[in-house]
Amino acid sequence: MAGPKDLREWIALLEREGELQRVPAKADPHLEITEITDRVVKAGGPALLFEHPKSSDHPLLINQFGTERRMCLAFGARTLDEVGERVGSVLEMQPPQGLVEKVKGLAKLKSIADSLPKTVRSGPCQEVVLEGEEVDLGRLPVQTCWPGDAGPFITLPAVITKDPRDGTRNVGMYRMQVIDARQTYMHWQIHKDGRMDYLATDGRLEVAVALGLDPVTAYAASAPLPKHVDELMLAGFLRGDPVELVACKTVGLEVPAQAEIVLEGYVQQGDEGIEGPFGDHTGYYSPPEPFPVFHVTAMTMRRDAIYPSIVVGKPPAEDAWLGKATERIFLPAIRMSVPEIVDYDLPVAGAFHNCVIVSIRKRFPGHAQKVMHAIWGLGLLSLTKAVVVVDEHVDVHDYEEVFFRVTANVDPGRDVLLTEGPLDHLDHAPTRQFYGGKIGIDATHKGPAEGTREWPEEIVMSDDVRELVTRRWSDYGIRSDQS
Ligand SMILES: Cc1cc2nc3c(=O)[nH]c(=O)nc-3n(C[C@H](O)[C@H](O)[C@H](O)COP(=O)(O)O)c2cc1C
Ligand SMILES: [Mn+2]
Repeated sequence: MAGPKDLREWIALLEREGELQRVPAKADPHLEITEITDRVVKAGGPALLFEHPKSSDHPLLINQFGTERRMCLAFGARTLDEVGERVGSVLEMQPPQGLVEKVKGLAKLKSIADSLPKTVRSGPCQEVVLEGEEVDLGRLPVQTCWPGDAGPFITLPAVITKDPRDGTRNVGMYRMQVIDARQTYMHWQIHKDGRMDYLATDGRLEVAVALGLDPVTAYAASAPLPKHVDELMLAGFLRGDPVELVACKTVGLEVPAQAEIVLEGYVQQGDEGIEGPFGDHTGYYSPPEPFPVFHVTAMTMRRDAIYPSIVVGKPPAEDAWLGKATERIFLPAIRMSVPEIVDYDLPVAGAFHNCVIVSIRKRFPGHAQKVMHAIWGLGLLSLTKAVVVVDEHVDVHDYEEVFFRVTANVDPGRDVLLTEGPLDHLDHAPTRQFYGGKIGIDATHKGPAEGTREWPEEIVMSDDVRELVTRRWSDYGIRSDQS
């Protein structure tokens, strides 16, 4: 099951699968690469390896995650649901009964044991070591993505910190605006784990940033795990192969040994500056705000390091499939807490935190409202602005059908719940930042148990007639593929 062990194996796999286009022409990381990539992403096109970005010796890889097929290739799975099932099978482990189950159980336990990262003595990410004054972020082809951006932003980093209280590791994907040769901002938002590590220290927090990873580890940096759970463990589990780590040169952290580029350094309480604006995944520029300054004490890399990037903007953009991967992979975990959930969908156009559609096995009055509150209480899903609840047989991914249920089944005076709570850091709509209104729409069936009149029966053709027509289809001489 082991997939690509580093970015190079991943690029080779993409190339073999016809999923990568090399771009030998010079292209400018200042806006030009965004416009090229945006067109290719929106057309469902391949990953792009810009071999000669202007003013840099390092190639730039982009759109590696831009389609469902590439996302599945990354995980070595046929569907993203299959990846979710792998997680679910471990979460729902029961004491095995019988020999076959015991053997299967052992395999699962082994997959958990294999997921712990392992330390190695050296790694290609330290072939080149630049320390102190030698550090020069200007060597990297960092993109200025949109015309109103405050500067160049590192957009696909895995930011590694440790909680100063208990030493647990966190890996998060937080964009980094380049300030000069040796400083960036660190854009961990108010609800994020890296920020909590930062606030837990009253002095310095060491930070290491890995750039250019195998696709699963890169994905894991964006995964919304509970704070004490190490994202590298999830990566190891999903890869079926532990992530190898090497010790940093100037800070007390470990980084993936196979990374292309590593930035080591620190942030310091009280040492903040004004980050942004940045054209964000909300489709709008996020306004300038204070964020900590990341001081780079060492830059280590492979000799011919490849720089990874991603452009976010008005949805859909490349990050859509990173979000969809999370949606599928976390479904079993969500079902552990809220087992009546059948399925859910986070529409890409809703920028992930704006809307969740959820189908439930409804058993009692107020069940839809119970699930709304559960969503508003679950990890980063708690930031969801709108929750739409439908019955179990409704396909949450079919937005036309969901629209049908929302309009057909809802009495707005009765079925719309307005409440308040925390909202995403980047949500520009609420009057105040971070906090505002939420809407829950109960589009499930109702009935006398909830104090309404009888609910009508839905129209469905009988099975015998459907079978008859299928059987006789060719007899009718109708030329179509409707059978
Ligand atoms: C391409 C991309 C860029 C992101 N940029 C940021 C960012 O700048 N700041 C942030 O707080 N979260 C950002 N996120 C979301 C976080 O990576 C995500 O919420 C993750 O769960 C954070 O890790 P944590 O839960 O360990 O804090 C980004 C996600 C993606 C896919
Ligand atoms: Mn985390």
